Amino acid sequence: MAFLLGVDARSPSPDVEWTLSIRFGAMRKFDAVVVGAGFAGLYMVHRLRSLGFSVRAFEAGDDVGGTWYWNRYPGARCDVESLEYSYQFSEELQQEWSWSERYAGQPEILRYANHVADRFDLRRDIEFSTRVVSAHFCPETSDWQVEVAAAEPTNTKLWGSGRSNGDGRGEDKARETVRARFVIMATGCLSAANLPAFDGICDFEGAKYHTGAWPHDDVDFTGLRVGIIGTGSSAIQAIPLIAEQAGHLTVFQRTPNFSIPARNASMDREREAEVKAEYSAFRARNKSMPAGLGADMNPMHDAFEEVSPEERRRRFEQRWEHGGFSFMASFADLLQSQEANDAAAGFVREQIRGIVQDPEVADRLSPHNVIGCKRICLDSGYFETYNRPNVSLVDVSASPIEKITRSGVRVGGRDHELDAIVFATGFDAMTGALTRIDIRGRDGRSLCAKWEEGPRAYLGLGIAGFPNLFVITGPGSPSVLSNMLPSIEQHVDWIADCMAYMRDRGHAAIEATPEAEDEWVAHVGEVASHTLYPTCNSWYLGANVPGKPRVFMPYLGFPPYVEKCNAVAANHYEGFELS
Ligand code: N01
Repeated sequence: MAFLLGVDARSPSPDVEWTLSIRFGAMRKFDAVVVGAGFAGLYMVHRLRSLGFSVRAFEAGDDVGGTWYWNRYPGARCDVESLEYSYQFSEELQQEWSWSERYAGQPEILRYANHVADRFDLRRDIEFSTRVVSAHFCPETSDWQVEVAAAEPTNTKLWGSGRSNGDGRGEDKARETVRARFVIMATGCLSAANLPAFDGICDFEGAKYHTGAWPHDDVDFTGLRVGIIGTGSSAIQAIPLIAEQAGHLTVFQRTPNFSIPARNASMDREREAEVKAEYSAFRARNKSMPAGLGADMNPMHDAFEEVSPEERRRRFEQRWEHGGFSFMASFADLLQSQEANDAAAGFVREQIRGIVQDPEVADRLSPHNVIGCKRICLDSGYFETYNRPNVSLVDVSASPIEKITRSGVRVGGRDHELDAIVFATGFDAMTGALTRIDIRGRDGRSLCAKWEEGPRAYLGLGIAGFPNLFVITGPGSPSVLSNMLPSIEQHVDWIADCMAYMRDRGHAAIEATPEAEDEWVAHVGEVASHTLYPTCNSWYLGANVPGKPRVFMPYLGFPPYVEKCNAVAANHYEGFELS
């Protein structure tokens, strides 16, 4: 094998290489290690390989797909329209792939990820069922030692005796250390499952599921008494389908959520043809939008107060009927003006009252926070589901879940007997997938220690003290408040260009300066402070995980962000130190 001769680390057969390197104790070396084989990892492998870098991706799952590999719960579906939620780096790819629905379901998105992996022959540089455990930077050699371990391929250890940290990645079996000049974290923003430490969770004798680590085999709830904890996007998608199967479904809701009908439908082939006829122009229009999407959603540029009461009403009604995120584009200032926001929120509450027959249930389902400050949900028949006789809603806001018992969930002294519990309790968003790996920078300091008071990163891409480490869609970048696919591609392209620049000029290391990082972190907070986003307990702020520092993590504004990244690169990576 090439690596045993001390030359090129690339090999068409990772399995053989893995076995040999363990057997003979050789340390494999790569230009770059990529952590994760979701959409970010796949494109990163492709770009780096095209540039002639040796690259190896490690993926805990047993196949590609990232978030779409893990989130297989009933109803899992993307809420960005299919024509937008796809790669644009290859004209052939975007022309040949055809989506079947307005919003693609998880199985179809996973098929797409597999298609991309096959089409660009990416699997030969990816090792599956392998989790990165640690990454330590060596200042003497300006490279990283990355420890990887064979991982359970599915969520079998999530509830068992293994590493029950909620990530579903299971127990380690074998370990190996590899070296790489660069480490690129393609770990995703919503991939570290959040499993609250409910008292008695291990005692429950029925089946337990987390939406973010769903089994690969079909789960059959027919006739069962099912409980679901949480009412975020995942639960709102799963509840209508589980209710159709279950004997009885009990929803444990701590905070009601705003949800807009998705109005999903079969793909409009005429529209698809129109888009495909000018795909690059369509992509460019979307990239000019604040969240990098929705140019064709008829976004309004006027402020709420500039519009008559009749017109306000007409817009809300028309967008509610159309479905999707366009509701949030009814006015330019929906997330700046409290008055505009109150009106939109009031309209949605009115719709809930119109759909849900029991006024008391409708009232409990009606959110009173700012609409959009928690991630807005899209649904297919969510509120209607509460009209079913086999669905009940338990409010756990004032009286939290006391414990999970052997046979159900106890709230306010009352036991809800259940055969299965679905934890739709979300993720340790944006930072969890990074801090669950033992990452240590230049002076041996851990990323956990550095981020004790909240994540700090320059452009969400580089971290002071952690040379040659890049994060794709990291905290401080538009990421979750943008269309993820174009944001991923923008980061991957930026990182690949940066590595090529360094190679051309003989640089061994790049590191964000503390000054540039401080300035950027302050800027991210400053931009958010002019909006209504920081007003409620969202995962954007880390507020869903007990003890997590409250810091607004995503950057608001895709176009100015891209402009800034381009300017940094054009100015010889201003704000980074190259050596
Ligand atoms: O997670 P969430 P999610 N006791 O954090 C509740 C993306 N996504 O998986 O609001 C009781 O939104 C918690 O209550 P509260 C999307 O970006 C996209 O649903 O903290 N309840 C909340 O109701 C989304 O925003 C898609 O009071 C507890 C729920 O659990 C993100 O992923 C589909 C609790 C968690 O909701 C996360 O969505 C799905 C406790 N101790 C997801 N702890 C699409 O593209 C937590 N909760 C469509």
